[in-house]
Amino acid sequence: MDDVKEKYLAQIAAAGTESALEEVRLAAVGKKGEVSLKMRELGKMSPEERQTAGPALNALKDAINEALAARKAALADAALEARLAGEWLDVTLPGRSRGAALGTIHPISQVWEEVTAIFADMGFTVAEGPQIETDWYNFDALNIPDHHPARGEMDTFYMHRAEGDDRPPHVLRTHTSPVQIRSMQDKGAPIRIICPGRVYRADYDQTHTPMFHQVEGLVIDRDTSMANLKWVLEEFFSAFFGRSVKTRFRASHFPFTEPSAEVDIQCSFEGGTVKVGEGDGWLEVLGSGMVHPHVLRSGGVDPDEWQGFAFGMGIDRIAMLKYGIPDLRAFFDSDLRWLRHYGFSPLQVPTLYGGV
Ligand code: 2U9
Repeated sequence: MDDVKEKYLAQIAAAGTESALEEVRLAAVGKKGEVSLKMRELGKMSPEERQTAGPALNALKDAINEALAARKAALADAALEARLAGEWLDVTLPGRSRGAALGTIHPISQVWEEVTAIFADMGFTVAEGPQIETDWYNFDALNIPDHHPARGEMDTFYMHRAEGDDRPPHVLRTHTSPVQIRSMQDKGAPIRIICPGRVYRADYDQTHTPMFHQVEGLVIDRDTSMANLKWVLEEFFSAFFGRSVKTRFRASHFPFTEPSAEVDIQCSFEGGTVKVGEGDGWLEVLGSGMVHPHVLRSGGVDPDEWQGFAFGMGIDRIAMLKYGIPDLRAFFDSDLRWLRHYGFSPLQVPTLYGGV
């Protein structure tokens, strides 16, 4: 028995892997292992023989099992040591540069976020709505009469119904104003929202694209006035252009506001470039006015109790002004060189504290 013990302890010590160790285990104490077979022979022995052979065999089995467990633990420790030595990571290495593989934020997206950040800071929330509208939301609700030129096939994209379907056609919204009507219907007064979004007009030349971007604003309360409008706009333009910007209000006419005003911002035109917030020139950038009572009523708001102002401007146009982009149509060409030149870092989200 001592020989058997020596033999297996030597094999256990020599086993270099878990599978080699398992083979030794099976040969010694597995179901058909040498020690197990010997234990089965106990039954054939006389009681005297059994009395000495039994404890001796049990002791042999225990010694082998103990050696197996110790070797197994030692092998596991060695394997862990090897992994730790092989799989190390230098967390102090500088990050890998993505270089040109990183895309850029389109100037329109950037300006959209800038405008939103500025108005959000003044307590406005953002409202959005469908780009395909009924002609009621796009025209009637806004006090735009049937005969108005904006309704003509020349300006508006109509989505004609099937032959025999007499319901009025849908339109691609020509302004974001339907969103304000829907917001008034949903939330009522008081309200303070901006509506940035895509709008569509059948127009294409150097200064017009058939799809462009607008941001409109609406404030309704019990005694909101044109004075509040002027402050909000001057505050907005100064934050947007990063310097104090004077505004000039000129009387105008829109069906949805009364009175109405077109708003110019102060600028200089020297050396063929436009600079906002200096000089004694003026540039028209915005339309505005006090919301027409008919329009309030379309939104379910009682004009005897509530009043307010609205305004609208082109995002594409103010983006061109701020970032010196000369050609409107380049916005939609998807030219990679242009996008890399005029685009913004995706890691620099516009914030007021960072300075838009
Ligand atoms: C509601 C009531 C009133 C929004 C307004 C304008 C004047 C305006 C143009 C500016 C440049 C469109 O992008 S542009 O071509 N917009 O002149 N927009 S007042 O008035 C509203 C809107 C919604 C319920």
